[in-house]
Amino acid sequence: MYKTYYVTTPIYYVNDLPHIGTAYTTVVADVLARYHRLKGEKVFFLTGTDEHGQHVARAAERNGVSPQEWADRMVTHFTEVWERLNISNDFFIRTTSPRHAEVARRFIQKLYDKGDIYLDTYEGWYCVPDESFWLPSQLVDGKCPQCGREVEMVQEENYFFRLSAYSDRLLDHIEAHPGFVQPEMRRNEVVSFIKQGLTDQSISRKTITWGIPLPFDESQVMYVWFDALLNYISAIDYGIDDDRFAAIWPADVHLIGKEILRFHAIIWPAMLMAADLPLPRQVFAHGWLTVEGEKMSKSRGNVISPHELIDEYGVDAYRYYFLREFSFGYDGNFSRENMTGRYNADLANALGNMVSRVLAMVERYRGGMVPEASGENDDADSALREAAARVFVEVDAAMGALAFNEALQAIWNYLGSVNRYVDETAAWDLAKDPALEGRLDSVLYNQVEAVRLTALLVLPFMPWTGEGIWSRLGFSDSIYLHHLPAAGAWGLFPPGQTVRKGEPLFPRMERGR
Ligand code: ME8
Repeated sequence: MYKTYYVTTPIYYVNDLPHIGTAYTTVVADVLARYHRLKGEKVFFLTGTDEHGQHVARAAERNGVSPQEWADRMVTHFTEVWERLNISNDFFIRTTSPRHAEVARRFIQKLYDKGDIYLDTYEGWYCVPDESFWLPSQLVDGKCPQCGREVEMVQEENYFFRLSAYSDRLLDHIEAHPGFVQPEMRRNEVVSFIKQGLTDQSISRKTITWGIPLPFDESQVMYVWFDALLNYISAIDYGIDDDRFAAIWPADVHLIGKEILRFHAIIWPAMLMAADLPLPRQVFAHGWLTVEGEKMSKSRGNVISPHELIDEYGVDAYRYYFLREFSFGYDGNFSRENMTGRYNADLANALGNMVSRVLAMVERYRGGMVPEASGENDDADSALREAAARVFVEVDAAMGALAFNEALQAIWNYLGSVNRYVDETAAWDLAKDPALEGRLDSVLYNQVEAVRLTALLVLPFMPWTGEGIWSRLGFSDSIYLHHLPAAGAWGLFPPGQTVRKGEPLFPRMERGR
């Protein structure tokens, strides 16, 4: 049986509204999911919300509602914005769902029965916004080393997970599977952290009530991170439906931000080892986005909502910009000027104009009906075909390496070749000479065929655009019925089909808009 391609995003805390940072990971995951579907693979794409923990409980308290009411209210902000961004997740997990709690309780019971969980006294620091425990030696100027905010003293009897027992197995696994933690610099970080020595982790809280009660001690709730990580297996019915679980697990890739690397590359794999489950194939930690050169934060007041940018630029331009501009894995800076520049150069000009020009010429010279090509190729035709064959290979390699900007560069190089072909073959000159009718037919056909391939290439990144080009090309079926590599072969456009130029895909934008 062919295994389902399984991609996840972190589950987001419901104490804040979604912003361009959370949307970044989600859009990337969506593009990856759509690309694998385009290749005809079965895909399971998971996102959701992390609804327990002290941070959420406090946000609810400040707003005068129960934590559950707060979560119910906040979750709609996530589902709404994901819908607007055309996020095609197959499931949305909420950690307050009964199924999640059931799986989490069964899982922790299993570890307890095995002897991997024991009772001890915890005394140390806790950062509520990050929901992280810290040793006194880890604090920086008495503050959280991760976010720089105040930490609180915690002293209570907790259950601990024997993380230290897994150090060697973790190191062996990372060594044997170089792709497991990526990019490379993150892998090195994880390795040196493990080598410094892992300490057992507190995985329950006694003085908190907002969480999943432990099955073996109902007076304590699960530590929010232990609960949250289990979303990746509760969403696919671990311990409930073994066949379903086996068809989807292990995850092909957990996409995360760099600040939650240790949870995903150390604690989570150790939890899975303790439960005798296979590890995810890859944990990929990306960098952070800054806004006009500054860290995005509430106190700075520079947090950007995806809605704001979608209103200005449109959904597909949004999706394109973040994948094209940032090198996945590294930090990157968002600026409006830069986004407007990319919109005009890449989308309005290179893509939008090319599609309009090609389709307008078919309308002008052949009444919209695409002619048959003569079968003879000159140098320009051959160069175009070669570019078309090359781009699919390049895109596949880049997508396999999660190098989204490289995939888009390859597609835009291809669009450059198509634009060059349009200029060089100059259909407008051929149209002046009746003796060149046959050549004009071939040129028009080739241009349209190049546009068909463009629709498929951009589809995972810009679904509306891919669909929009497809319908302008006169296809009455869904573009989603066509899969790579077969659909990427040259010459599949049916001659005789009628195309229409339609409205511009990306009307030019004035600077400073
Ligand atoms: O950490 N740039 O949730 P969270 C890029 N609930 N990505 C950013 C970003 C930025 N400026 N800000 C946030 C949690 N992100 C836990 C996760 S998973 C089992 C539990 C993205 O709401 C990035 O993916 O704080 C980061 O990892 C995630 O949002 C953190 O979301």
